[in-house]
Amino acid sequence: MTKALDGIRILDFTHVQSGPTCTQLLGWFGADVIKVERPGVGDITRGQLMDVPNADALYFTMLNHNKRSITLDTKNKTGKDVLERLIKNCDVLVENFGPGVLDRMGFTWEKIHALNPRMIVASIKGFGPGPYEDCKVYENVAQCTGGAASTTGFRDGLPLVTGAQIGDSGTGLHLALGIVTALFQRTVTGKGQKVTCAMQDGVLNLCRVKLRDQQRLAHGPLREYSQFGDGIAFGDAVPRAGNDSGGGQPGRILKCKGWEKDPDAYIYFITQAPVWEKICDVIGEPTWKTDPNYAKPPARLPRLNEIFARIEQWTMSKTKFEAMDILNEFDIPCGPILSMKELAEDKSLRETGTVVEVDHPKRGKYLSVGNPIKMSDSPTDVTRSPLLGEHTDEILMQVLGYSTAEVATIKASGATEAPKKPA
Ligand code: CAO
Repeated sequence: MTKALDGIRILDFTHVQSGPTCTQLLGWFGADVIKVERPGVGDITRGQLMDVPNADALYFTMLNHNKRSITLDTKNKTGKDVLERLIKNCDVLVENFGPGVLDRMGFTWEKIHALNPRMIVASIKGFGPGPYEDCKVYENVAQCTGGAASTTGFRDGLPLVTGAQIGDSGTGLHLALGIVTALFQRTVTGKGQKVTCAMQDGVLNLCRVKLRDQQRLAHGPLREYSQFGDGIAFGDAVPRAGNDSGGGQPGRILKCKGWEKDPDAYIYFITQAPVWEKICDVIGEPTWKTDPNYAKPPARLPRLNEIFARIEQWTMSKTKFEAMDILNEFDIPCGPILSMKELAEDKSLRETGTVVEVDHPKRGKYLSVGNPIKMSDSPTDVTRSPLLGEHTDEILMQVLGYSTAEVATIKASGATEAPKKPA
């Protein structure tokens, strides 16, 4: 079966997490992703958080499936010639270098556009134009500067970063959408364009509901926040809201049977208005269906602490999975807190390819997250990440058309291999 991006070739200059997640997605959709790595070094994540000696770290393998690797020193004269040929033969260049790196390499947008007017140049940076545009940025910096940290955690605690990599993988996703959109526009204009995505902007986009609340605050307290029920005044900025739901249907994390020993024995419970009467029946409070203090959502808002405490008495009498089964029967929205162990062992996630087992020549079998986006006419086969420079010869000859003799000359120039250390 063909893939959605068959025939699209990506020049992948990405490293660490944000850029690689983007190009991995494009690879899953069928693009030919050529990862350019520094000879002898490669993407820094190959050696970060290593768990198996002499094998690429999971940090690298889990972000670089479905790619080929070429080693190329782009500061070497011959290396630059090869890069020019790559630019002429690819559709998209994706990079997440620090600010100014590509220009310092000698590959400005103007130069790339002159070499290949159809090329799309897609970049991730920490910040967009403004006071911080020259700053290097990692995940948690983006979470802190994009509004996630100030709105995550408990009111009386520190700002918190989340385990979801919304700065890196989130921005990678945004960029991937920008790239396929630019590819679509190119079918009409015939021209490439620059696509940029700043991690701060990506995080803020994902924190959109908090900017909503910031503006609502000017018109009174945020009545769905537990802070309102606690009788604590709001300041002039959106506070951290613990596990309160971010929408109009109040929700909380509640203890389930076994919570004393199991740190994940909890369920998220949403008191969705249309199923309020069913909730009352399930928890054994049928009079709340008609009692004016509880019957309608506005009446419940100042009483959410009491209401959730009563619901928790019920959830504590069930395991999180028992509670999930019962509540789903009544169409009450809820979700058990699943540990990474539970997710790794989940049968249905394996069956859909959301969790996949991949075999690697140096580390053996490992688990990864497969493509979360399922397409009926473009299925995803997850193939292992490349070894450093594994496809250098193949790319030089098959993609760029160099002869065996030319490849030997390129290699002799030191463009594809790290200088040998003196014995
Ligand atoms: N051949 C020769 N040199 C190469 C090369 C190659 N194939 N690939 C990279 N390099 C060089 C670059 O030319 C650059 O050198 P100069 O600084 O001399 O110009 C250097 O390697 C890479 O610089 P960098 O700034 O990208 O890397 P860093 O490790 O210092 O910083 C990071 C990493 C992530 C902080 C920075 O790249 C960044 O801010 N990126 C943008 C935001 C981003 O994506 N952050 C998320 C990362 S995941 O948490």
